[in-house]
Amino acid sequence: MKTVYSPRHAGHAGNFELISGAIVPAFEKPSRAEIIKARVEAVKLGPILPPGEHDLSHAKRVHREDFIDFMPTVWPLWEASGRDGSTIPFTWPTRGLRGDRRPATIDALLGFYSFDAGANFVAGTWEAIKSSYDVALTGAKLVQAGERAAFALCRPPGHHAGSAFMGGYCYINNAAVVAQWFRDQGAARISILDVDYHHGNGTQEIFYRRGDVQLLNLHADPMVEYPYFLGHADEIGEGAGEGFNHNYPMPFGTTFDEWSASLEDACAKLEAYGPDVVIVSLGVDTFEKDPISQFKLASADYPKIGARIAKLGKPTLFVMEGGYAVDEIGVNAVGVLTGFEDR
Ligand code: Q9C
Ligand code: ZN
Repeated sequence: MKTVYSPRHAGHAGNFELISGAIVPAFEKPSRAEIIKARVEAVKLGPILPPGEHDLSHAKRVHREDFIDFMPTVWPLWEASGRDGSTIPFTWPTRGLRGDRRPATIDALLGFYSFDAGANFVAGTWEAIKSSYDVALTGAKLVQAGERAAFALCRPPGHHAGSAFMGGYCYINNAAVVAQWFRDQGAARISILDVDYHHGNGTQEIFYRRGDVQLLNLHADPMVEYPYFLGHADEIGEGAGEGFNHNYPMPFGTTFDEWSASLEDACAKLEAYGPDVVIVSLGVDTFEKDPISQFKLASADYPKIGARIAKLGKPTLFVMEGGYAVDEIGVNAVGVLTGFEDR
């Protein structure tokens, strides 16, 4: 399997996040991608290719144009306002406030285009976001050209980013971008299988009213886990999208036995839908030692996930999402891919 990777992710570094009442270094850090890349090399998964350059038109197929145009301006606006370090929003247009009026100052704009304080910018963040987008699209082109599967080693991740909001370490929704890209290339139906520990709220928001992109989302119960305000089982899609969104919320402590029962059900729904392409939002924060998560999957379970996905028999693009147990992230993420390859 070919991997697409860019060193330009590394500019997104040294930022902080709010968690459990403290401001701490962000768990989503550059070593994640480096350790995954090292594991790809160690197991000789296949060649590692640099991404091609893509303009932002593909992002604007799933994100609002003003949101995409805002992102490259964030750091220049932040610097122009006399600040350094890292951006962080602190006011959001929640219920009772106006979310339809684009404000005119950087602090307000950060809140306007975010749903939490978890997607911050440092000087190199835009370049990293753009490289992650290019990595995803280059991976999609490999699959479109006939590869059975490809691995887009995206960083930063994307599945929490919606049509006009960032959050949860996510800026551009890479999986959504490539799903739309495959549609624009002529694919009739796409399935996105999101195995990240957290609900892919952004992907769900983007496709909720569409029947041409099926979503299967396995995650921790939003009653008790981030992103809290989406991801329940009764969210089945709306309008033309009704019946094409499937959520599998699971309790803290979920083991592979329990988790794989949800995967089995999701795969049955995927097979019934019959997509042309499968996109896997590949998070490995389901791991038992993940520092911010509460599932109990073991390293030996990840190849089994890959093997089950391979059994679907569809052209498959793996898009990297979360996973914060950095020491084991390479073994776990690449374990899915070697499992897919049956070795
Ligand atoms: N106690 C991804 O995995 N912080 N994003 C949650 C939970 C945000 C995760 C705090 C986690 C975002 C792509
Ligand atoms: Zn996650």
